[in-house]
Amino acid sequence: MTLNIGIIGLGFMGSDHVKRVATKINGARLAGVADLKQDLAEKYAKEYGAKIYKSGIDLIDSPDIDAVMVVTRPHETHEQFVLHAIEIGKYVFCEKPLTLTAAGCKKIVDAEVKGGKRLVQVGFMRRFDPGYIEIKKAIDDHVYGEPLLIHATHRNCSVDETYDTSMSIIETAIHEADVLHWLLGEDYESGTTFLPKKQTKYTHSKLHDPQIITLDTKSGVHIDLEVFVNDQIGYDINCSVVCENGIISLRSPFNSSVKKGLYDQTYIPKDCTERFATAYDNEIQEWVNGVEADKVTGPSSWDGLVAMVTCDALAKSRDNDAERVAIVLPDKKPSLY
Ligand code: ISE
Repeated sequence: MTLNIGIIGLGFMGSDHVKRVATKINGARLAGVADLKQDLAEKYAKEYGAKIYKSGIDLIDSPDIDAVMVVTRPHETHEQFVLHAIEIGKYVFCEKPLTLTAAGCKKIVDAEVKGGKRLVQVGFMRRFDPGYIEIKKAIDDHVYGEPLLIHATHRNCSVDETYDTSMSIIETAIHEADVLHWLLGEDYESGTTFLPKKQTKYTHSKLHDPQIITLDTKSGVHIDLEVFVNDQIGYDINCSVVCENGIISLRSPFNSSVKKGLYDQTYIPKDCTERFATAYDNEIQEWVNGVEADKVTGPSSWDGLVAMVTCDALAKSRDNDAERVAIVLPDKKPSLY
């Protein structure tokens, strides 16, 4: 069977997924697109022989679309599309953040639980990256003993004027909020966000850059994370898990390096689509396989909620002079997850 996929939102990430679905994913085809920018919809519809839908809701409602991908910006629009897909019982993949508030994520969780079936997968692609998967396996198998500390950096080359201080958490650090929670397999106890006095000259008045985040898990693992989105270098993602008997770290995703002159050089990718290309492919392939099997297993709307509760606490800390803020999840994790 070939799954007919419809994609809503054709910007930076949406267009990357369009190409992926149209050219790389087995068992699926790009059947429909929708975007407020008509020229973008026309471009991709023509290139890949997909149908254009007037609106996201029309695309979701169409009997010609089996499953939907929501990749819209601004992210406020995610919630209505995901809720609509759940309402009519259609599988939906939604890019992160699932919604912009924990309350919005909770609405989605509640709607899914009410329907009694998992229909949502959230775009936390790092869980599909071979490097993170290797680290998770080593932690789960206790190869190096108990994890004690995690040092992480999340750096982007540069961002534009629309990226502001709040986005360092809800757009950027949200990846670590999810992937480190998944790696360690335990909930967070508290978090802090510290805004260092000294900032890069490459930032602008609405963005405090860099920022330093800490997270502590229930068992006491301490995490420090640097978020720096104007590093002027490239898309530089690092993660080291300090365990009792060894330190496990992500390596460059590239298999070779170059020695030239007096330097030993490793390429640094320019952005997330390059750094996590394999992870994105694996994520969408697994989603398509799950939809075909009528059982999706990737990051759930509960994971989207956990990440957003974490982000809300980090934002509160940032706005209150880096005070330590408790990360409190809703009482009971529904059995659906
Ligand atoms: C972007 O939306 C992403 O998801 C990238 O992975 C992240 O590095 C970037 O800061 C975000 O804006």
